[in-house]
Amino acid sequence: MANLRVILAGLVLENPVMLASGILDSTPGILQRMAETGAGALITKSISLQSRPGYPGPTTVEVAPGTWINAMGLPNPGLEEFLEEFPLTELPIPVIPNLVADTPEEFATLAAGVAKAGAVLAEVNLSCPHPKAAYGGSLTAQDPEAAAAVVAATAEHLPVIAKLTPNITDIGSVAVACAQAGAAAISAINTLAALDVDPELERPLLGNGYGGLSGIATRPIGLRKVLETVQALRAAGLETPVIGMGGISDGDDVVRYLLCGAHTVQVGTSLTGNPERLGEMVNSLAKWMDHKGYGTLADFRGRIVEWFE
Ligand code: RRO
Repeated sequence: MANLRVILAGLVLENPVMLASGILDSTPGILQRMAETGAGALITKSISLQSRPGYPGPTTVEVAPGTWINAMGLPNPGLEEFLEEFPLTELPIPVIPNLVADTPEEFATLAAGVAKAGAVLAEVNLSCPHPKAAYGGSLTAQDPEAAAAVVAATAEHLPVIAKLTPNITDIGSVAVACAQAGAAAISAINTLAALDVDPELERPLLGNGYGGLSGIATRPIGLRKVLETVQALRAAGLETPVIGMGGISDGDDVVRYLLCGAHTVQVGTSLTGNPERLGEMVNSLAKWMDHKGYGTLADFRGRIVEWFE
């Protein structure tokens, strides 16, 4: 029987399939339920210092089968209430808070807060594709120096995963800058900057206007960006693990990302209305490994990276 265990930034995960931030994690109860699906770890919705109400609806629209645009607008109760309400240390699998802020100093305050509450790893969201001016205005992960500054400031408090954007030509340069600044892992990709329009109403589909594209159609883009990230880190002599995501909807998709060099994956959009799909992906990965005769994830990780060498 295949061994799916993987070590990520010092954390032992029983399998590499993690719940992505922003899906089925908006209340403590839902997060608790997701811990029972067979996930290796859970990432929380993005947490900011102050509460944020989110954008006006519609906040999510399916634009093609299994492919969505969203502009949630970072709705969350703020750090203090989050720490009171959400189980960070009580669940049987690791819970990794996702942090979002406008400056490295604010990110550091968040990191200190969750570390004090028992978190042993956090993900810093450098890549929400539709920030309003009042919410920071630009994409930190489009600027290697800005991204590295956030990583350096937060990594003083606990190990951090830097979540990168696909909305950039050279994702590798940002990954390398974050890794050199002390990131324990890199996650990619956040959603693609997007817009869709209602011809009858003559207005954007989303309440916010702009949004981020996720789901099935984004998988080939995610795979390419993850491959480029892994290649850039290797070329720089860095062994920082990469967490792949974008359009994963079944066990084969998990395999695809691992073959591109990812240590683990995150799954989001395809779980909407189907939380049990996560466990099915884990089982399917194990079956695929048995069928191929692979005992551990390391036996096939990065095969596609080697294919391009
Ligand atoms: O809350 C959102 O609108 C949102 C976030 Br923080 C993000 O990182 N990515 C995304 O597609 N939506």
